[in-house]
Amino acid sequence: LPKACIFDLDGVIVDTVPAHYIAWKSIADELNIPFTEKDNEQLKGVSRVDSMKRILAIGNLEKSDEEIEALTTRKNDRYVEIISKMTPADILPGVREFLHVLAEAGLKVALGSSSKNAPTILKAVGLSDLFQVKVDGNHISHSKPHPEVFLLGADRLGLHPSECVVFEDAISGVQAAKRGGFPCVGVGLPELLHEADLVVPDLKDADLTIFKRLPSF
Ligand code: B16
Ligand code: MG
Repeated sequence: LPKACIFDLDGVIVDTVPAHYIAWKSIADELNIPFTEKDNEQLKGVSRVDSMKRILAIGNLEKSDEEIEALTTRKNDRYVEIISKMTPADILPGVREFLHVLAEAGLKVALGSSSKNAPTILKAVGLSDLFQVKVDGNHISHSKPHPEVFLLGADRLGLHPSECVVFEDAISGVQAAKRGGFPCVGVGLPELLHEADLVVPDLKDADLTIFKRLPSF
């Protein structure tokens, strides 16, 4: 067994992907930039400012740092409005049960999210206490696919990356895990997450047997 698991938040623990999409879409519409759910897929795991820059690039638009700041603030206000209504019912299927299975087996559990809203979300859904280590967008300077968020997590756990399994739904997140030397379980579509060591559709019914399907355990 691994010694710890590091979980991404958006798309693994809670389904905030549609909320991010709605908020970004409203900003893109104002700028007359065509922005699809497929484009949104590429923004998963990417920081707020980098996401804004990628959307501007789709529309071939250039904006000053001040304008980018104002746009991302507006996006976040809309996003926060949506997530402020979150409750424990928004936890993705099987996640709470899996976290308890891990704790009972003596594995440590950490958060590795790009989101600066992670503390608010974890509190809203009542999962804050289940994570021994929490690393989020407020603690890092390089967004996924840079491995910083997971490396900092392993460091705070006092473990080597090879001892921690990362759970990720984003292409950028799987790349971050692999670049950092972590075994990685992709949560979602195998055609998108083929760089992961194993891909599962969701964490419904997930238990300790999942680790047997990883080459390193
Ligand atoms: P915020 P994760 C990521 O969270 C999201 O996938 C990504 O869409 C978002 O832009 C990023 O957090 C920053 O979020 O604007 O709340 O700081 O998947 O790494 O948990
Ligand atoms: Mg994610």
